Amino acid sequence: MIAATVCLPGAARSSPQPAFPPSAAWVQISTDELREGYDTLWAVSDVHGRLEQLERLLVGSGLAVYGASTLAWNPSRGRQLLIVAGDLIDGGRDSVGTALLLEDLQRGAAAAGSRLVVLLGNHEVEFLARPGSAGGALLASARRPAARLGPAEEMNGEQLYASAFGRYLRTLPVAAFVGTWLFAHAGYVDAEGGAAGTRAYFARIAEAAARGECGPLLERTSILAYHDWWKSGRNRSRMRKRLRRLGLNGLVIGHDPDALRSKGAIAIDRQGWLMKLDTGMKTGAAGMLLRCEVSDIAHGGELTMAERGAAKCRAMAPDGSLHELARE
Ligand SMILES: [Mn+2]
Repeated sequence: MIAATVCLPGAARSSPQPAFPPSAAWVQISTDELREGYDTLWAVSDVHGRLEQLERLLVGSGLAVYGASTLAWNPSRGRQLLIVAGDLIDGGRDSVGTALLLEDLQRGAAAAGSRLVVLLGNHEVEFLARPGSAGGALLASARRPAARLGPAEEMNGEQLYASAFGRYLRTLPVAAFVGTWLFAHAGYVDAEGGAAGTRAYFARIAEAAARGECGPLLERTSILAYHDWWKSGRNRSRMRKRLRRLGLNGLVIGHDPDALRSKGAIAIDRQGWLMKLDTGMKTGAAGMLLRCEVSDIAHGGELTMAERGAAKCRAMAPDGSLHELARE
């Protein structure tokens, strides 16, 4: 439910901030909060059950360390913000283990003065909408050691839905507003009618989420599901306008490994407002982490992706090496 509010978050700030009513369907971190709380913004998407690859990325970045038995957030890495932009499951053999590791790491990050934000992808929503149709690989991942779901007995989809795994997925938000950038799995906002229409789209998502309904998120053109929208110049210019009307100037997406025609790489578009994260971990690629220094991207009340044609963020490989973003 959207509560009526007389004082939207950020309304009293001098810098332009996207102000949405608080909702479990999204996370909001203002530019000021980002600058005050964090040194580095990290992002990854489409891990798709590739737990070992995710662990290598997190260890390579120094964000996580191996503890006694499992991976843990590095207690000495404070002031780090990591966004995981959906599709944790389906692909590799550790779907359940990947989600439950991220839940653990969220607690560890908070204890270290960092924050891990995990967003829904279409694969999570498809499972939540139809747990009875869960595939064999997802069910089998619940019996692997990394899942730590207790007795290694066979679970059906409904039991998996009722388990710690299903409970965790049901807490995940759809989107993150970080400074003036929107992070969302597919990223398209299918709304007409200017800022009011776009706000109404998010309000519909919040209302559906509050009722536990997956329907709007499963639509072909939803913010979690719309494949290949970025191929259309018309869709892109519409999206850029919609974001601008809300005070946003950047969009970070996953979902399409070939987005911005940059398969296997984290990439940025030529105009410097759209970044894609999916590097193809689903089909076995090692993966990359987006790394942005907050002091490089924060300017006044806004975040900037590129300046004079040069991208401000880098892509980190599992060995810790940093690379220029691919350009579309
Ligand atoms: Mn996807």
